Amino acid sequence: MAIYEPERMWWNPLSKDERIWVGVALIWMLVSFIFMPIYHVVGSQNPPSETYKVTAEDFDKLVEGMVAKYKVGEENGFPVVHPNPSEPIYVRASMWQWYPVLELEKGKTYRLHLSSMDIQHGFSILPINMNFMALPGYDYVLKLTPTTTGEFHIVCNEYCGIGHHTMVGKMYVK
Ligand SMILES: [Cu+2]
Repeated sequence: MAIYEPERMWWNPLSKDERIWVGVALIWMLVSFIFMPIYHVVGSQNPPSETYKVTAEDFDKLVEGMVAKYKVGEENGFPVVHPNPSEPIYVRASMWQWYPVLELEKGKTYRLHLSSMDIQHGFSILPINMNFMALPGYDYVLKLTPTTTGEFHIVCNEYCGIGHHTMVGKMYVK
C-alpha cells in the first residue's frame, strides 16, 4: 500500500507542448519502422547472412590446410599466409588469438570463413571499423574485397575472458 494516496484528479489532459512532443516521437517512430525493412532491401551495408554449421575440429583442419599450402612467413610465432584469391580463406578465433596472419591482394575478392574454437568473439577490422561475429559451431562467410593497401588489425570486440584485451590479430593488404 502506498503511503500517500494519489490525488483523485491525478490525470490532467496533455498540454500543448506535450502533445507536440508525443506527436513528433510518434511520427519519427513510424518513419523508422517503415524505413527499416526498406533499408534491408536497398541498403548496401547489411552484413552477409551466409552461415554453415561446422565443428571446431573440422574448421581447424580447414585452417591448417590453408596454412600448410600458403604459408609465406612467420610473425610473433604466427604463420603469415598469402592465399590464392580463388580459394576460400579461413580465420580462426580462440581465447585469445586470431589465427593466422593473412596477406591479401588489393582488388581481389575473397571468401573469408570465420569461426570460433571456444566461445563467442567479435571480429573487428581496424581502422576501417567493420564488425562481425565469430561463433563456435558456425562458419560465417564474408565476401571481402580489400580496396586499400596497408596493415590492418583484427581486434576482438566481444568480451571473452581475462585475455580479451590481448586478442589482436593482423591482416596485410598488398
Ligand atoms: Cu575474444
